[in-house]
Amino acid sequence: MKIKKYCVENVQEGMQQIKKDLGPDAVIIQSRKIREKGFRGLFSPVKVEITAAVDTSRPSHTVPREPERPPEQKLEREVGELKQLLSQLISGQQKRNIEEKGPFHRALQQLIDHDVEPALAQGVLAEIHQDYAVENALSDEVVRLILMKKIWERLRCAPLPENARILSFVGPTGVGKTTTLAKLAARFALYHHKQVGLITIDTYRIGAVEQLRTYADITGMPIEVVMTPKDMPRALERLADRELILVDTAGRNSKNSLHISELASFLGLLPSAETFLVLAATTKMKDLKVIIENFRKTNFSRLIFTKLDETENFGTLLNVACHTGLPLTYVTTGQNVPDDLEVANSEKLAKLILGVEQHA
Ligand SMILES: Nc1nc2c(ncn2[C@@H]2O[C@H](COP(=O)(O)OP(=O)(O)OP(=O)(O)O)[C@@H](O)[C@H]2O)c(=O)[nH]1
Ligand SMILES: [Mg+2]
Repeated sequence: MKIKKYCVENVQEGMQQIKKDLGPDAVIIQSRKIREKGFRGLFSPVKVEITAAVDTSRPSHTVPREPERPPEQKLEREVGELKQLLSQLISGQQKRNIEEKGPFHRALQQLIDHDVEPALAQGVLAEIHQDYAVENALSDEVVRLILMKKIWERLRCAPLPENARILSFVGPTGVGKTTTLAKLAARFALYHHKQVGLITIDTYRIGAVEQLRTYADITGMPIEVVMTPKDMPRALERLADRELILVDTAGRNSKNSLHISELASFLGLLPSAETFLVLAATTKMKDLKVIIENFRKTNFSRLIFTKLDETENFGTLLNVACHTGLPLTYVTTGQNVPDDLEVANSEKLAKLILGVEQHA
């Protein structure tokens, strides 16, 4: 097998070169649009990179070089070849439109089956289609790899900035805010040897303060309970020696805008805090969109997804990442404190979303 790459202006030019070079038995195995690398590439025209192969183990059907023909005959033959090529391309396109059984179609179905919103899935595949012109020459495996990279880019997983000192956690009721905060507090103290302090403004639910106090007692961390916005400066003062302060908030029904405004007024008193919106991977996308809109007042800047262990379909993570454009920093995978928490990893999550890996 002889494989060769050609960088040409268009497919027609490529076909001529391939036939001349590798003979009539050569087949195109991949073609894609490319630009010159680097800054100059931004202004240079798009070219086509064609990878062609010929099976050299079989007896070649290459006809001996024809004697030089007069220019008219040569032109006629070239026009004939072009016509043939054009009809091949047209029939290929028709086949694709009619059959809809190609690797792109299968990949699209796979994404939708894993709860990726259909419009988003179609957008990603249309982008791949544009980059790699010859779909049917790509195997399912190759399409999956390209797709994985596209998902990976869109997930925008990003670790916590080194200098982050105050982290607050907001989100709907029962998603796992307090549990996640306890996991992070323990990990920062145990693995990163940080001096951690806790604040709870969770004064709404009976027993909520006690839940966090229990974690604080176990780990020996100071905890401040903030009942009104007026209490906040004093709580921060008392934790002035702490390298990291984690702030728990009451889970609120996001439809109650008064509660959300109240929450926002507490958080507004925290100097340069990173606010995490905590969401459960089990929540329907339609509900998540409402939650995201209603919590916007709290100025959240990062995302945490909890309960990845309770679902098999992770498309929601991609939907929310694209919908908010915000970085995903942690995911949680169970109830165990502090173990069931991971720093979000785009590659691993892309595999989960595609169903290549089964469990979080
Ligand atoms: N399966 C699973 N359960 C989780 C996870 N994280 C938290 N939980 C459970 O979810 C339930 C609610 O957790 P909390 O941490 O109290 O949730 P919250 O968001 O603080 O709740 P509110 O303060 O009432 O809004 C508890 O039973 C947790 O053990 C997770 O990653 N996976
Ligand atoms: Mg809580």
